[in-house]
Amino acid sequence: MTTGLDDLQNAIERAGFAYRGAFHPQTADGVPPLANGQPCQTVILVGMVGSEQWSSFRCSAEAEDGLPDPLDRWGHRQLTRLAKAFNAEALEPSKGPPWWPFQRWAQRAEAVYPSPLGLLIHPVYGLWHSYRGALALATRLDLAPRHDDPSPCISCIGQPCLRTCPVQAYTADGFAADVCIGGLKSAAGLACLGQGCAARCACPVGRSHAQAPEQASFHVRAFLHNQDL
Ligand code: B12
Ligand code: SF4
Ligand code: SF4
Repeated sequence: MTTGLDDLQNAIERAGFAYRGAFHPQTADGVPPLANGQPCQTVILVGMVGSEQWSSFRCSAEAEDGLPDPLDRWGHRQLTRLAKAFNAEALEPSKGPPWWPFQRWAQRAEAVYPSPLGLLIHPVYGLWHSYRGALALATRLDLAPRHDDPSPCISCIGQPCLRTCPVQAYTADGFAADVCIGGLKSAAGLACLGQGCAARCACPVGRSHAQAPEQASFHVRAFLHNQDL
């Protein structure tokens, strides 16, 4: 029996991830060869969209063990298991530096676009999505043709994402992480710590997929914790 994309998609969902698209890599994509030297023929991205996969993580041993980086460790365990089952290699966004260019790969895999915040925006999920890994395969799977909706940022009136940060961490030069961190450590950042990044929450796209406060707060706190190490 040959493994097809449908089998992989089902297994990805059973593992608690969302299927985030696929592509046939070209040299410019910077996808590494497989460990045995063979070129990678198909890259499958997996991740999270909205709040849909959060409960899979919340029910995991990693979420309860009190050790650092629970989401990364849960993602690593699930991705490694998937890779083994499908004779693929696992590539992870948090392994670096150097980092695998996940945002570049994401744009090759499906219709997502750079937003003014640096995060990629999805026409349906807005800013509420992320990546947990890539599966690199030696086989060339058949992929459906893409039907890309345009970037929502093109028609956005007023760009509220750029006007909402309480400490103006988004500048003409991009995201100033040190300014954000300073804000999160002061009274100005209390709402972000409790309910998620105010700039991200201000985007009108994909509001019905916005993370619940517990998930959004987890990400802001994890970001702050990692910057403090
Ligand atoms: C280093 C890093 C950061 C750094 C610097 C970001 C930067 N200026 O590049 C810091 C620590 C500041 C950061 C912050 C955040 N990050 Co970050 N980060 C990364 C990481 C690990 C590597 C990025 C990189 O350098 N790649 C190497 C280059 C060569 O790859 P590339 O794809 O070609 O490069 C793209 C990025 O550099 C991007 N970019 C440029 N400027 C900015 C600015 C910001 C804020 C971001 C997020 C991206 C970004 O544009 C490039 C072209 O597409 C990626 C994971 C990954 N492996 O890609 C996550 C990643 C980009 N981060 C992500 C997220 C969600 C965040 C946070 C929201 C925190 C969080 N975990 O929730 C915050 C944003 C701050 C906030 N207050 O909300 C997501 C983005 C998902 C999406 N929808 O696009 C990623 C993909 C991780 C993931 N698991 O999904 N991040
Ligand atoms: S608020 Fe507007 S410009 Fe900002 S990310 Fe959302 S759609 Fe794009
Ligand atoms: S988390 Fe809060 S302080 Fe940091 S960039 Fe987002 S809105 Fe600004």
